[in-house]
Amino acid sequence: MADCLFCRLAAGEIPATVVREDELTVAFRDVNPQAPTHVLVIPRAHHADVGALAAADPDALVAVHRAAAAVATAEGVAGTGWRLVFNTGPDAGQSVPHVHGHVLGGRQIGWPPG
Ligand code: DGP
Repeated sequence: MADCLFCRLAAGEIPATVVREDELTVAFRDVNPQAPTHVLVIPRAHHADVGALAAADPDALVAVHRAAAAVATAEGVAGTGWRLVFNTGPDAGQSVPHVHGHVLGGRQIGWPPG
């Protein structure tokens, strides 16, 4: 989608610190990190949220999860622990309507969320 921030980022039109790419996904550092490791994983194709992605393209949903695990390993947090978060809709604070998984690690990630 031409006016979607993360579509444009995936296309290389907006700069980002990309840490991993494959055919279906792009992973890049969050501009406002909430943990020592804070990487966003997105499908290249536009889907508004994780539910829409699951319904439309299960292979891409799996690819996003595989990419998240690979990022966690590359970032050195696979052994210490990490969290994958898909904020979905206004009550969860989703601010970019292109599905993105937050890979968070490198510190204790609290539960329950505030
Ligand atoms: P969410 O609240 O779940 O929709 O998270 C959106 C995240 O996207 C937020 O943590 C900040 C990040 N973000 C927004 N704009 C940009 C950008 O232009 N570049 C990068 N790297 N991250 C962005």
